[in-house]
Amino acid sequence: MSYDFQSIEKKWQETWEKSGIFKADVESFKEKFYVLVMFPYPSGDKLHMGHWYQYGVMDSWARFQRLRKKEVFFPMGFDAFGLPAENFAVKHGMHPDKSTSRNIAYMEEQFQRMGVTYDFDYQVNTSKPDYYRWTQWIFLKLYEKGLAYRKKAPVNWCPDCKTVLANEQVHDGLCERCDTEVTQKDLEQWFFKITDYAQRLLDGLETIDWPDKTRAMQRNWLGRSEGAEVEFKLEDDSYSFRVFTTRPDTLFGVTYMVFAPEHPRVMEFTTEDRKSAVESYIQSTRKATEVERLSTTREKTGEFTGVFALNPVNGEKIPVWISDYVLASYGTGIVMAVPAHDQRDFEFASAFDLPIRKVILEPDTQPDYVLQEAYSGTGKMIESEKYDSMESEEMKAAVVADLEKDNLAELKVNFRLRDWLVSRQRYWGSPIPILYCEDCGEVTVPEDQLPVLLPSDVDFKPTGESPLKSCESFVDANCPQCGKRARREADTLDTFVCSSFYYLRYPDAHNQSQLADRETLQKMMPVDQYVGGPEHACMHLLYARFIHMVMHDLGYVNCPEPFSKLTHQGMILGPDGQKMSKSRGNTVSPDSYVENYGSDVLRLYLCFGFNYLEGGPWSEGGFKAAAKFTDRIWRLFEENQKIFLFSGPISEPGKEDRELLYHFHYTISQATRDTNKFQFNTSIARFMELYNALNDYLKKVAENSRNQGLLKHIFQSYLVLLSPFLPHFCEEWWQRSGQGESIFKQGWPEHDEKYLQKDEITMAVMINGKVRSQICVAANAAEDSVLDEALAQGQVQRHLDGKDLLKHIFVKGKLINLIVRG
Ligand code: ANZ
Ligand code: ZN
Repeated sequence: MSYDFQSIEKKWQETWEKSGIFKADVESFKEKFYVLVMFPYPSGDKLHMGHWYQYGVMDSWARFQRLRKKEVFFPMGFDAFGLPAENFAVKHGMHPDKSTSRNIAYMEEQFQRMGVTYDFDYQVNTSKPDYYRWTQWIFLKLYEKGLAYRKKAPVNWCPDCKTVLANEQVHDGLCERCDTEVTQKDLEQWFFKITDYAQRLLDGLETIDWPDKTRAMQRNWLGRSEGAEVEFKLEDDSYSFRVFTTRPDTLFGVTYMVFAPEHPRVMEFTTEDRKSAVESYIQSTRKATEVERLSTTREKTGEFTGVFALNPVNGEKIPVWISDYVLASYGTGIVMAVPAHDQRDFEFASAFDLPIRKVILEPDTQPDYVLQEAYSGTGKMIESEKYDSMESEEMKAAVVADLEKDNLAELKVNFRLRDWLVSRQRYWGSPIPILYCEDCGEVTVPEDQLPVLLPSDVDFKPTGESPLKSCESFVDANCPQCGKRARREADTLDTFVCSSFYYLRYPDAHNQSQLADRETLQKMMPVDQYVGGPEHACMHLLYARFIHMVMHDLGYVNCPEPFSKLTHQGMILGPDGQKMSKSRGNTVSPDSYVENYGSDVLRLYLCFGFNYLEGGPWSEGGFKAAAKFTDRIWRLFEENQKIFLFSGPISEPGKEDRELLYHFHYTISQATRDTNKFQFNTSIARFMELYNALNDYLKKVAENSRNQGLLKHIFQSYLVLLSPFLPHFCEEWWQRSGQGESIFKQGWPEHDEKYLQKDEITMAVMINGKVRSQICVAANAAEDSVLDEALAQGQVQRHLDGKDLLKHIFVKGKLINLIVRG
């Protein structure tokens, strides 16, 4: 680079820091604009290129919004608890407290070099007691509302991370973190009752400005399913049970029933002769995960229990089986099987030679047509007694209404969403504020005794047992109710709990007596623009909405949703177009670029080289182009420095001036629109064009006939336009041009429409489709004035003489066609 970026960047970073120019005084805010980027977890020791892309570019956006005089609140913090940080510590043989503090210090230093404008006065660090006190407080609030509970349940277990995982953290049966195959384990665990909020979580999606795809993913994850519960009973009348079905219209097609193997009543009703087979089948199914079990391609297994049930619609006797394709945790854990119309049932029936009875006629087929697979569509009913020849959709409602009279059915909505598993058998997390007293049982730690401190002197290597269990000084405590001996809960909280409310803490990050002052929250919430990766669609983004809704119900916030607008940045890939990873050897480290070109150039490239929302491969050529452009504008300012010293007025623009003014105002209008919607690349392309236009002007127009006042104005505005993308560079030139106040205190330039009109154009005047004349009008001339102009033409008047003008057809910028008669 031809300019001394090193000293310039350092100088301005120090100046900004000293002057506190980017500090946000939340208290003085009138109309806040809350910009939030998902905070990083300190897993490695440095910020990688993905971080630069996410944080650096969003910082440019925040700078842009400030120049537009928005009262921007732009905080940053660290998601410091959890597996990434703990695994780093284990690997490097350090205590996680030490390694996270060290890594955070590195990251802060890098943020500083990036020249970001976060207000670190509002920083949060989720692993510090002054933060996790509120993580625990939220736990207590949920507990009080009956939304936090403990139960023994089969849970996802990652043998490698040696901890349980939430369903959201299991992808295709593999651990989201380490890709190890997840198994099932029966463990006593803590859950948050997010299922109570399923409908609200679904409805709220209609009220927020989020990407359609993300909303669809949440909708899908919530999995609302409308159907009915229908009551069956065992043949000997010893047991009645309900099944959940979305297809009550297929009731006459039920040829067997299936219980989930874990269903608690199975062993009770299984006949003696079937007991050992059933028992060993139950044992064999313990390991499979829910995802595997629901798979349609998985080979179907199961056992007959020896008993029969009666179909409520016709009293028919149907065999009762168990199979692991039925989940214990969904619906009632029991299925009425209709092999003709459900593919899993079809496969099961085919495997075990059970009858397949068709009750819905597929359009354009005959009743005797033999099914090759289940027909899951709609059609006319057959073999269904009084419902025969009804449309299946009609029968659905009819049969439920009929059964309802005898209390044998009711409409029912189910959600696929499960409760959120929040306890972890790992060390590096917030302790759960619960004690187990010999007398009082499960007892909460009183609010005024929070936080329950995470002890540091613990052997934290993962073993599968909660490390805190072996820390006597932690576990051994007194019951807050009766004072007797009690044991502390040794599991810690999932880090997604920490990150589910951090945006509430930011505006009042140092409040010692509350999570945040209510009035401050009323003023500062919701987040106006949230930016982060799409991988969080069904985890963080769902959890945060849930916790926010609970806080809303408790009266802490008055907006029902936390994030009004959400945008996902794309992913920056290696030069080979693959995800950057150390093992692939395709990572591009930001540090050497900052070293050799300065952080401004790296930032400019990240803005210029990608569609921000899509990302793409790193391109060395693209980077060089950004560097070259920066060099060129440096030279432009340097060579024409004296323009800044001009003190006269802007004189009346001449032809060349107007050409330049057109480019200038066009750049402003496009860049404003594009930057606002995260299209930084096209904005910067406009800046490059403006550079060319300026250069052309300087080449074409002799020095003594230049419009000095105009040039000065454009040079200054150009600096402001570039400043979000080259912050140090532009601040430097702002100062060199003789300005005292920071460039970031200036206003974003506004364009003037009048300069965007390409002066005059020629339009054809036609009469009954024939060109009769031409007129010269302003490019944007309105229909009325073009008509007047056309009618004033001598040529036209001659053709119109004595005729009636019926109507006219106007094509803007091209022609006007007069339709006449006579
Ligand atoms: C009979 C039937 C006939 C069904 C038919 C479907 C088609 P969704 O849409 O996901 O809610 N089911 C109910 N409980 C289940 C469980 N615990 N484990 C596995 N499957 C279960 O799915 C609802 C359908 O899935 C229900 O409707 C039931 O099968 C099955 F032609 O009942 B259906
Ligand atoms: Zn007690």
